[in-house]
Amino acid sequence: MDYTQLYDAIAAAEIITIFRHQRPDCDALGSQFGLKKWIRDNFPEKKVYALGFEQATQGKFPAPDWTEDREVRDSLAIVLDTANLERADDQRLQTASYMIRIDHHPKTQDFGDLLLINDKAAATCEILANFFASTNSIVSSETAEYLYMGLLTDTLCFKTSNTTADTLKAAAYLAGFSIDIPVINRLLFDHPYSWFSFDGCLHQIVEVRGGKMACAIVTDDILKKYHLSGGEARNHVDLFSDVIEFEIWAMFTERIENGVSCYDGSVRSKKIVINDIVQSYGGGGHKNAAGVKDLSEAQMHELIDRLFARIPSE
Ligand SMILES: [Mn+2]
Repeated sequence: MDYTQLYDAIAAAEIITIFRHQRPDCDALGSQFGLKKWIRDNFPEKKVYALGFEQATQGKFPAPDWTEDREVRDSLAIVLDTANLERADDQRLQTASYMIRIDHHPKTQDFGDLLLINDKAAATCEILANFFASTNSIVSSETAEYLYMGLLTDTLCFKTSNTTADTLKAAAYLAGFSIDIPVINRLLFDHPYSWFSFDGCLHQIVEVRGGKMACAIVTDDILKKYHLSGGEARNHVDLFSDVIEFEIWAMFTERIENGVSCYDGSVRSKKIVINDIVQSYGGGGHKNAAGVKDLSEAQMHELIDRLFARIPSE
């Protein structure tokens, strides 16, 4: 599909429903609310709904809309940033009369009637920015802000390998709509004092092996002291990510069930493949980022030893 086809499909629809994936990140939400605002600004007579149930974990986004099944069935559905149909955060997507899919993930599953997929794009928001730029339309600063948030987070502030000249051009285009760049940065990446304070604790308890691997084991006592769930604590794993010497870093959090300790872990690496090792303990993930649950203390220590053994010695 080209941009003209996309524009014509939107222009022809009376009801438009916009979907995104579960556990929505800022690219999913930014593209969803950016597209909704753009449709509102340019086609005020249309009904447009941003659908989904789950909350954002980063940034600030409006609450999702709601509409009846009948309207979803009669609508043009646009699904954003979602590579698998079953991951859509409202399965009524499948009932819509027509489905457009806009995404930057590699196409592994076949669904949708019209597809705009560019796996070279750093974010779905980059694709939408290019689409808006190709039209002669109103782009509000609110729309531009939403899209900029998706670009910034999917590239971790333009630091990841998916950041291209096109990404930066899209960012420059969006920055042209008088968005407040430092405010958006702070909104997305600043942390409360409690975050800073727990980081201080991690600096105390981290164990560094051979100078190349960092591992923090957070006990139930520490979690209680900082009022954190295991998942919240493990969100800090990237505290160790920007140390030159560290090739692998990991964090484990203790859970006590019926008096017995078990551990959940998050493992990260710069280049060394770690997910195969984590998988052999029932975990999963990507080459350089994986997670595992329900390890005994002995299994956790064995996993740590195996991860460390993977680091080449000079
Ligand atoms: Mn994305």
